[in-house]
Amino acid sequence: CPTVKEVLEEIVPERRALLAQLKKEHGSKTLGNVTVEQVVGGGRGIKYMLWDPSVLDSEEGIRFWGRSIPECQEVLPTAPGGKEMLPEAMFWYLLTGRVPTDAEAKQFQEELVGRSELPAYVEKVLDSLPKTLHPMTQFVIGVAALNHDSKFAAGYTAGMKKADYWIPALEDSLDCVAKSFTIAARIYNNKYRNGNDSSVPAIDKSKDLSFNFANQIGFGDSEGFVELIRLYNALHTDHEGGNVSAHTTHLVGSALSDPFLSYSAALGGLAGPLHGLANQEVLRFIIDMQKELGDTASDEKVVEFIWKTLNSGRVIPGYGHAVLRKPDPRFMALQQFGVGRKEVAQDPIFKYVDQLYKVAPGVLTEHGKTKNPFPNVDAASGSLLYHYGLTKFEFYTVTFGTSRAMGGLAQYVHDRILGLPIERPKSLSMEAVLALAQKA
Ligand code: FCX
Repeated sequence: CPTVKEVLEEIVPERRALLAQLKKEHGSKTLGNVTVEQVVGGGRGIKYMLWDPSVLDSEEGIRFWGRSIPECQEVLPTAPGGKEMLPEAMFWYLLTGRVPTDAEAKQFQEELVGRSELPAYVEKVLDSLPKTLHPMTQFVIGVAALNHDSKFAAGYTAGMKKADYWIPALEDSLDCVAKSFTIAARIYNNKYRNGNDSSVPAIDKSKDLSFNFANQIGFGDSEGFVELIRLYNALHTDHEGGNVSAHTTHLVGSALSDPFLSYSAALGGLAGPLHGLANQEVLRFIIDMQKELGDTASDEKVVEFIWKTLNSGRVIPGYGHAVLRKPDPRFMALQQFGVGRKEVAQDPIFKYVDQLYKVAPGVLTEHGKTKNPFPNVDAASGSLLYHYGLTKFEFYTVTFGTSRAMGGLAQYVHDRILGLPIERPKSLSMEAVLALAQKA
């Protein structure tokens, strides 16, 4: 069956033709006005960048090349004996816009796993970091270090043609995704276990990336955990282009920094508490609640706990969203995963996630600040990892990071296919905004 590169070769002329048509026939048309509120308000709603693999609708959530999450779950291949869509299949789909056949998904999985070993110098860099360093900082360093072997950077230096940029960009992107899983496992073993000694199993080339990650950190025997990691990674891949991690990959990549440097920068954004770090914060919040209220509590007590958090000036982590105005379908998919497994559904932490979903939207609505009182993906993800024994919440955002590489870098490849220019939007001083607004 064809490789992902061969499928992309077919698609390249179509995508380039569409961009040429957009520029030629519609280049001067207006897509909307920009208000002062948008300029001072984080750019919400400004239609500003191209992003092909996914589009986020505020009411119904994310669609990947037009398909909703349940539709993707329906069509994307799973692991043998598994039920959850494989992240590798999702990555192929994000890159090509085509659902892979079982044979394509298997071949792609083998290609990725075949790339997942780390160069010795990266292992050394990771092993030399202090155990006290946050795992996301270690992740940033590990991914950035991969740039040493970047085929894109080498090709650029050697003078490759612009039309060919996407080819080494794809090579590096596949390497970056595959090696991110191994970097994540190495960070975990260095920080929370006995380092990367001979007890860490070698990569099993016949298995998928999620299994190997789970196996290397000591969870290979847990069918539930491995399936969760597959679902978790497939769901977090892409959430259109404007979120901090995706946008950063795109922005840094527009300077023709290679995929490793671009994604490493994105991980720095993912490590922020208003973005990916929220899943760590959610678990902290629920554990604090459990400490104070016990394993079960009445709705009234939970509501009181939420108010106490809000009144102390903190946000309720896992709730609210810059774009979504309904419960996040990624949250719903993870929640269904938990509800569908008896042992998870009975876990007190998971039950609190469910109870928060019942009562927190009402409290947040009464509080009256957030535009979206519903849960986002981070509201459920940590509780599931915790259930299976991944109790180090500082590590949770790293699993988000292995996943987001697939979305950010799928678009990175498309950016190079399309030959998009360096990003350089206009900024204005407050005085300039005032002067323009007074004239408007
Ligand atoms: N709890 C309390 N207050 C909240 C809130 C929450 N969960 N969500 C938003 N608000 C507040 C904001 O802090 C803001 O207050 P301010 O006017 O005093 O600054 C006000 O409501 C309006 O914010 P809003 O426009 O609704 O939201 P933004 O687009 O500015 O921010 C995030 C969106 C996601 C950052 C915000 O809802 C938040 O802080 N949520 C908690 C953290 C979180 O879960 N982040 C993960 C998001 C996502 F899924 C991801 O990237 O991983």
